[in-house]
Amino acid sequence: MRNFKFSFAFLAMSLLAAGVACAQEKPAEPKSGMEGMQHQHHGGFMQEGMHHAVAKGVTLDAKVDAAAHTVTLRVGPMNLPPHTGHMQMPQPADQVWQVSFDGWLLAYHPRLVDATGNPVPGAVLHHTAFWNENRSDFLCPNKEEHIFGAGSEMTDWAEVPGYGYRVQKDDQIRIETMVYNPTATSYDKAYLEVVIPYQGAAENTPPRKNVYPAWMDVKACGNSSYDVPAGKSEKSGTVTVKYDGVLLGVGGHLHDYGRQIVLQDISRKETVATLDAQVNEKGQLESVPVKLFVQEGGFTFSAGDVLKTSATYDNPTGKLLHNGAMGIAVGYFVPTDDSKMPALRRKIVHIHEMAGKSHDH
Ligand SMILES: [Cu+2]
Repeated sequence: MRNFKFSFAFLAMSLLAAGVACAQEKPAEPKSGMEGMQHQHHGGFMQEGMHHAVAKGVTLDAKVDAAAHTVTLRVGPMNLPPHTGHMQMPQPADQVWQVSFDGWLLAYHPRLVDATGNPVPGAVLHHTAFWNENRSDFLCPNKEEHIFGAGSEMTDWAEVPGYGYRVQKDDQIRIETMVYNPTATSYDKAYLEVVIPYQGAAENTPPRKNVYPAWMDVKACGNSSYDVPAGKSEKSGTVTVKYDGVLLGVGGHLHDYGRQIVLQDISRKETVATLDAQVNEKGQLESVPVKLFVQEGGFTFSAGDVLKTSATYDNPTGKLLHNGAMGIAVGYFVPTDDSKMPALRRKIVHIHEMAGKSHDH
């Protein structure tokens, strides 16, 4: 299956900077019991619930640069032989970043590099997804909070001034990574690197307003993948917002042959955004635009509003593409009353350590 493309970016802003020392965290341990075993990727929400061999020796390294206010996460090394699909490629086991500070994550800057730091093309990243295991998603509490995702286009999630994603010390951020190599070049010891600017809670800077990533999926709160028939098709699903608040902006996530994402608040009978995808001459996805409401103070949602997400595809291959589609509107939600949100904290469910088992939380 083709890689999917995230297209989600907010206002571009320069990173925080200043100069002093550099602290290093110890690398996180990979989850036990996973290495060398066939297993099913966690949850299957993003990973189509398929079996993959596990790549050996992949670890997570987390470096905090307190002076620059950045965390740099590195997942690797990964050896990527040429012309290898994601089903054939041994995949990294999930890695867990244990957050070492209280504060806000402000942006996500992903890239791929080799052992010496030279760039590796994003084409070898099928996708990565970050999940906060300590929190439930505010729209779909059956899922962990999905805080970041990227595909081969390596789209940046830029900072939204004044806002951030609140983390607590010892939060466990689970990092799913799936790689492949559609190119003719072999890449040895490749690393996924994600630079995350942050603001410490104890710093003498104005506190950020908390954002909650909102994934409004045509599959509602189930597995995001679905079959796309030949020709034109449309799929839609609904989710109910349980909190008053505003959406700061919305982007979209589609796969190849995706054409449009529409997000509606059907309780208010309003269209939140219509996002027309850019596709190439073969109908393959190039990008999905982002609509921002930050200037207007956000698009208002009320508790109980039903949100409908619709995705249209035009599949020219003449055949049904099994699990070939996703349709997700992705945005940042800011609740009116943030004091309701700590209720979404939860005990970590370690079901995903049970290798070989399929599950939804
Ligand atoms: Cu996808």
